[in-house]
Amino acid sequence: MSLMIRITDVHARQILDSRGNPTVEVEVTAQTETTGKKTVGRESVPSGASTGRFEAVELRDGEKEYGGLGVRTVTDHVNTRIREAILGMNVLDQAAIDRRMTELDGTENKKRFGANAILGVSLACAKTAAAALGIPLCRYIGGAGALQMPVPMMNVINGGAHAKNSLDFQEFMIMPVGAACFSDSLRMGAEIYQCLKRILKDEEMTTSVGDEGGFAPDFDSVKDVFRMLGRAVELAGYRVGEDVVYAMDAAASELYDETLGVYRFPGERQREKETDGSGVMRSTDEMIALYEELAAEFPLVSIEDGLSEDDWDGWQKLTKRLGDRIQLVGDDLFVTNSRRIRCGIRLDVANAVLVKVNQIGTLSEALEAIRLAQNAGYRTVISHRSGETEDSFIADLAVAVNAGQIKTGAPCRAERTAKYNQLLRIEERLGACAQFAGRSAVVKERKELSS
Ligand code: 2PG
Ligand code: MG
Repeated sequence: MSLMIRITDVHARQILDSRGNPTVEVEVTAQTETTGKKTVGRESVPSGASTGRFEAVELRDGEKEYGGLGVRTVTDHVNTRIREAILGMNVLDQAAIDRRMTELDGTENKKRFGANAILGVSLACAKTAAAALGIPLCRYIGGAGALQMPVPMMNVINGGAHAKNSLDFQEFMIMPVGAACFSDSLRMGAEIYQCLKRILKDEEMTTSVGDEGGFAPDFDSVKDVFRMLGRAVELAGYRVGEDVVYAMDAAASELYDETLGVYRFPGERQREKETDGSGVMRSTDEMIALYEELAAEFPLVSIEDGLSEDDWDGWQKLTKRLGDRIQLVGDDLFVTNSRRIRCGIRLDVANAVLVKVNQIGTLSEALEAIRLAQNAGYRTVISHRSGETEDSFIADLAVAVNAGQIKTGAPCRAERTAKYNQLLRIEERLGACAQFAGRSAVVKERKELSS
């Protein structure tokens, strides 16, 4: 007879996220039939700023409270319809619970209950199950083979929709791939972060931070950002390109002008005089050329959302040109959606998938997307959102699926460090069994860049 851990209560409340906006927190209580013991798992839901057009729907009240951003409707959905639907189910039946909720919602993008309602319950169920079984969350989701610690992608310079500065690209990240283990990698990243702060101070540039904890000063050009990162890496005593490589999230959907079919760079001041004041514009080909130039000059090994979410032709070109030597990550492009990932695989577009559980709305669907990507030889990067909470679910998820990489902001701000700190605990517990891919998690053999 299989173990029965029956769901006895589901409760949602409204809490605040890292941007001070309301979000959903869910508690799922379940009772182990054989012992009578009750267990509660709690989970909160993150929220993006540069959300992809094809993401599952995040419902907001649109009332006066919190400038329209309240989530009372969502918590009501959890506390009534969803609660009734899953009470009595076995909390170990993750797939069945997720299915019950999505079927009841009945829409393709979860707009009836809100993905923020469904996700909160889905993840809270996994936490309750793991706690009831007395095993770590990563072990519950991933089993005995969940041993690989991810390489952190640390977003130390913020721009785009996450900061009010002159940088049009959204994220500039360091990846300390030369470390021997996760904790060393985190330490290196934190040391570089502090050195970066020192340099910025010396240069009288602002050290205030953006939504993901990275610094957000003005820069004249993208190349200046990478030069600055290089100085920080060296000041911390590490080798650029050896110990530390770079990643960026262009978040190009945010820059795309659909009417003109070009990418706009309103913040790029360097060539401002050449334009009508609305900033520099680039065609798809010019975007690709820019990435090629950056990758030739700097150890830039991963580019996320280099082109817009619907520019499939452009993505094909980009993948043909750079895919053999650079990790090309689809975020807005794939939105953790198996259908879109399948389409990408078919068209030979990108070679990595960014995984954000709230883009799709249930743990089961996120796991399916990860499996699909990994089976096709695509890499996976487990990711936070720019609006986060102190919750650390994604740290466990990254280890559970042996993702190899995690993107969860700068080593600063508690909602970001919560994930890194959880990974420290996981690594400590795995002890000598913990694996760390380092360089091979992200760096493709860098062939000679042809001109
Ligand atoms: C992204 C994310 C996280 P947001 O674009 O990758 O860094 O940002 O959550 O605002 O979509
Ligand atoms: Mg992104």
